[in-house]
Amino acid sequence: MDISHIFHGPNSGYVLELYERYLRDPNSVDSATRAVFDKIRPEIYEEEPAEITQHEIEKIVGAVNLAQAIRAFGHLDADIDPLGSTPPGDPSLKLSTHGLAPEDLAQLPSSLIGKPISEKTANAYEAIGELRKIYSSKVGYDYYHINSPEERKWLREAAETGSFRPPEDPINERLLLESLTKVEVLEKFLHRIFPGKFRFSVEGVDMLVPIMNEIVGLSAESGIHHILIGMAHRGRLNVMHHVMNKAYRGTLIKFKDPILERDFRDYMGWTGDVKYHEGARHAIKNGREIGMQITLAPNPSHLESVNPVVEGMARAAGTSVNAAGSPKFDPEVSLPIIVHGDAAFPGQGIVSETLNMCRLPGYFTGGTIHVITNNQLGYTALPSESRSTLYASDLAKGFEIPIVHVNADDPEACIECARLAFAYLRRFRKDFLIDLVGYRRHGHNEADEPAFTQPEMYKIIDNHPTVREVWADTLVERKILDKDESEELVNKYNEILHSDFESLTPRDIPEESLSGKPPAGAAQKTITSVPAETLRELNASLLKLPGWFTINSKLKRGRERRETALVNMDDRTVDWSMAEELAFASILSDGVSIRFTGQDAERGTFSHRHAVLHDFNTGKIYTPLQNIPQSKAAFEILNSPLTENACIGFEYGYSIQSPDRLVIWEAQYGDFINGAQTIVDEYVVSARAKWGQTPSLVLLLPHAYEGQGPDHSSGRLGRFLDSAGEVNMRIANCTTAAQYFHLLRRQAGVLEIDPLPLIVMTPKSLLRNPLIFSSLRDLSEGTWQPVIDDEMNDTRAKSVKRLILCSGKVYIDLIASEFRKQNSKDIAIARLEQLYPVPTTLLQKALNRYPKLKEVVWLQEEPENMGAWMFIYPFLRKFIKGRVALHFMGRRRNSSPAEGTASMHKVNQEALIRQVFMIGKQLPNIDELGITWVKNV
Ligand SMILES: Cc1ncc(C[n+]2csc(CCOP(=O)(O)OP(=O)(O)O)c2C)c(N)n1
Repeated sequence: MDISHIFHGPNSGYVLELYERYLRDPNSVDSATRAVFDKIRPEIYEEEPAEITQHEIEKIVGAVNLAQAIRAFGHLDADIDPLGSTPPGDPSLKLSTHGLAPEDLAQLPSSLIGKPISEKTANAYEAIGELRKIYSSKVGYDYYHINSPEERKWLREAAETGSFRPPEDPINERLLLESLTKVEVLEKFLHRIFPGKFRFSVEGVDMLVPIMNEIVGLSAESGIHHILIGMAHRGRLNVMHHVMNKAYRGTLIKFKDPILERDFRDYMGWTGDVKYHEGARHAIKNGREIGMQITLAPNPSHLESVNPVVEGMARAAGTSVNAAGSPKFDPEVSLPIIVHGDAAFPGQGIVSETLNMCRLPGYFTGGTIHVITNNQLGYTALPSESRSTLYASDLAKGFEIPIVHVNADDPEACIECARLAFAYLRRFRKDFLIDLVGYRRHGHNEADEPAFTQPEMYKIIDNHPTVREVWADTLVERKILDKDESEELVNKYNEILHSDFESLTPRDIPEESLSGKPPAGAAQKTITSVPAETLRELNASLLKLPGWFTINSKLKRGRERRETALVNMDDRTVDWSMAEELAFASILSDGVSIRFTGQDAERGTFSHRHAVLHDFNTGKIYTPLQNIPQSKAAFEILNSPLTENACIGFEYGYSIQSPDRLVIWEAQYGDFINGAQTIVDEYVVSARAKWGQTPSLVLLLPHAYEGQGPDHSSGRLGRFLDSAGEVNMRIANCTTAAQYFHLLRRQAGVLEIDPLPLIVMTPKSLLRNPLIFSSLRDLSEGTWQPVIDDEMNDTRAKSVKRLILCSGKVYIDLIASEFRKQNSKDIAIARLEQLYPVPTTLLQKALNRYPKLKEVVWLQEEPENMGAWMFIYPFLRKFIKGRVALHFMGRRRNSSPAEGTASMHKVNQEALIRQVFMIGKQLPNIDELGITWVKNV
């Protein structure tokens, strides 16, 4: 009999499935269900069967729909707020919406509600009750946005049966109390002894610490080698001491005596950072031979910026690169845990940028556990002012991340969530999010008065017991503990803190976490040349294609040219991309692995690289640098997702975790680096001074004034120079292919002995301009030259009156110019190839070379307030010491980096070049042009 017309609604499929099962074997469904189906199966009756009424059908469908609604939306009724706000609820969770009364459900079989609940209950009423206990309890399971039926089934079973939970591992209630006691006592101690000092207390979301420890414990049992933790200020001190196991003394001394702390910083030779930003490392046994290392990454104030850094660290930790070919990533090795704020998670764009990486090849880390410490406030702002979503966690839904909202006052539920998160991540290798809903006991910091802005909320909080007190009372009720014992625990940890505090002496210096040494200057001595024969062999290997591969005919021509490029030592046949590929090949053959990511990096923005070749007929890819027989280490090149902030953050983390690998990120156009200003300012340029980290990340930023408008012209060189200090990076703008070759090789050669970030302003049109091409001799016998002086002989140098000093592409414009040919008699041109650290000796040497020198002109394409001028000016003044005049020539002070049209660009660029070759004269219309000539600065 076809009964499909009888059932309607979203769950009719399930009822039909039950019915079909019943038809095959009536005993396969429970007796109550059988009784319902018996009514609609006439053939088993001798007499006329009883008609199933429309009313009964509606009740069945209603029951099934209600069960479905509870599973999907039960979280809207869950009791997740310790402060007791009313949950939003949903009509679909009410019996009346489905035309049901309790008695109706009591008459229906529990099998309608589905397994596993149905197996433990006598009828649908009981089963619905059980479902509510699960889905609308202190935990709200929020996973119906997940598209994979397999994952949904797993999550449903996990929620309804606790199947993920190891039965032999019950929660240790006493240990949990001890953990909560430590957390609370530390905060209260600091509050009492150092009133008003900032510590960004965890109180209200105290369970963060036991949750993290639960994950650490599970990770150790599973043989994970690295846990990488990223978190902002909230609760960080507590995590430092109770997850990272740092001794209390370190924090106590910093609170007690800032002067001592300062001495310590001076001693270490860095500027340091506030105590709630510092990183830490902690090693524990993981049940196997190799111990597990837990790293808490240092982070700046900029909320959530540490997220991609931690992911990059996890990716590096799980990747092995010591064999040629592509790197091998093992998701068993590392686990990232990221702790977020409830206002910052939806608010900061870098969160979604980082989440978007979670399943991308080259970025996948095997899943991250996210915890939102949801204290229902962001500084003074309410959720209604901070986000347009119901939950703080809703952003994660788009990435199909399961979410549990859990009441932070229910320690058992919180631990269950930690276990669920870990089990899910291990099963599906995907992210999981715990929305830990609590409150904030004090103001944003401990000097703030929260009742100024949230008076009602803080009346509730002031009268609300701490989670330790709530849990201690529960254990007393359960007769696991008596009241005195919980007080004894408090006293015990108070005494430990007291005695540590009392015993501090001025000689105590905090145990430091991550230390960086100042650069040793090894870069200057590095040999970067490669024997000519080796380069020829590498070139031949790079050009060799497998038999199955059909190359695009347009690329074929370029490669054929390269076949003969290295025949003669002095032919200038090596262009930019060939120099780059030879540098990479030689670095790999030296055993240094390379990770190169960037915006369309595989082909190259300007279609010049073609590091990944696509078979013309099949599209199948071939990467020569992964296949050269000389290579001893892995190579990867990836098109990065379209973000700058998260991408550079990720590569920064990767390079910190694996300092022995050459890590490069390339922008599409240099301007887009401004999308990563946070990561550049807070990590790339200042992490050494703040946290002793020693990154060696390379940033390639196309920077060339070529008339493509304000947003395709500048790598914002001036901003990097603005932050140059204490030898915190190398900044280069080089003008030959060989210089680029030596620069890359030098970076790879000093990764571990003299690590510094390398910022390179790279060319666009010069990629193919023969004026920058180099010879085999330049690569095989040359070296990196921070300054390249004019090649004129010493006799001619004696008559030079003007020295033009410049950097980058404008040099090529100068030497290609007609005006030079007519006017260069008394003019020399020197190039500053390395802008920072300023090559003072070489620069001074160039300035001293010309005995009749009258003036030095700093020439740049960029406006006066951009480029290198503002940075280099004091150095030049110092070197010149008033002996000769110093002029500036470049575009006028401007708000935008470059002209909006190619024709305007051309006019200004020509005027600039013409003017710089005119000694003693001024272009008649210079005031109408966009350039400026500032004399005798
Ligand atoms: C990028 C950035 N913007 C602003 C701030 C200033 N600030 C520090 S904490 C905070 C509120 C954060 O709220 P939430 O994410 O809920 O974390 P909570 O402090 O409540 O734990 C703000 C606005 C900052 N640190 N970083």
